[in-house]
Amino acid sequence: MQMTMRWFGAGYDSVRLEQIRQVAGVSAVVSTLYGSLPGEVWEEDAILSLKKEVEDAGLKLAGIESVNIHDAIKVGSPDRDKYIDNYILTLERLGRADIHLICYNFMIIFDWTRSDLAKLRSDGATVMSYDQKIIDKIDPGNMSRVMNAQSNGYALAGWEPERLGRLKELFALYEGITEEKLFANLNYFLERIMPVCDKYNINMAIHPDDPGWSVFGLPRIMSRGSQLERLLGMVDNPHNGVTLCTGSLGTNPANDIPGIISSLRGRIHFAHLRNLRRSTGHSGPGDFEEAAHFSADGSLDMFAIVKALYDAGFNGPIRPDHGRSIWGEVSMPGYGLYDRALGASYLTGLWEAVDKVSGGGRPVEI
Ligand SMILES: [Mn+2]
Repeated sequence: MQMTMRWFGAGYDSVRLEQIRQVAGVSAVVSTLYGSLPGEVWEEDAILSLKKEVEDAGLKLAGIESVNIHDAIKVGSPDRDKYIDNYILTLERLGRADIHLICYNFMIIFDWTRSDLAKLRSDGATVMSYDQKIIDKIDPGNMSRVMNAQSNGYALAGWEPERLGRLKELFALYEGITEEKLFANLNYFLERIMPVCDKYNINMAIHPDDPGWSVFGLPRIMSRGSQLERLLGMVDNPHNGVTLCTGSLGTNPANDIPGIISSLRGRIHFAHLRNLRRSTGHSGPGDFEEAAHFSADGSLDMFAIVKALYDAGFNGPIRPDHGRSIWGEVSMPGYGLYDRALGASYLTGLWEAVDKVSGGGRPVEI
């Protein structure tokens, strides 16, 4: 297992690679060409200079989070092949640069969604939270503004103003889209990219929906364990896999995360481990707030999750996911240094303990 942190790139992230390098146990980052838009072909030079920048700081580039999917591919419009060809070209260039892990998602129009990006907790920390009653009162046309107004001035992943500025057009584009159509379009995309993934040994790792239910009436297909299993059966290639994001799957109490880990048959290529506190017990839209990584701070048993990953033979990158904002740090919401460093240390400790009681031999890679 390789402990990593997400890094958005110089000019986008408040955290420097030199700081990440000093977090004990963290030996790599996942990053992206943050300024690129879905559908663009990534320049070879830009990929190589990102890799060099990370390596010059004494870290490895464990993978790309994310190479985003153009709407034409998600909706299955006639021009989708052009965008899939672009995606394949980007994958070839990443493969040639010795990058073998790609995180992506298949959420439509809106990416990860929260009602509050800085909810105050009793200890003075702030966290991102989701309250369905608040979301229900927001006009989808204002959602991008609501999110970006709370971003502390940073560009939020998945909330590109360029794309969301065409919201009416996007809603018209997706009119009549169903879960089945989305599955079919995802299937088409994966079938077309698998040959290049096979050639360069690239693991595709789809990120689950966050939260794990329909928001603003739009269908979502990667919300439940059974849907992740369906995806793996649909394109039964080891390079078609999953990012196990506990904070996303964990929004839905019906998802038994350790059970899901064992059901995914070794096809988890990347793990985002974080905790959250659910305030409702039902399986539909509900309320939650993010928490410290520590099990007792939230609703998830992080020990059981790490143990299930270990027992499933997981050997890929893990990263702490969104952190709380603590000690006065100002950063992109969820992506400060301090609480994610604490999360990385906690997760590294859990892994070491599980490895040692299991006989050892699979320590954290450093
Ligand atoms: Mn995640």
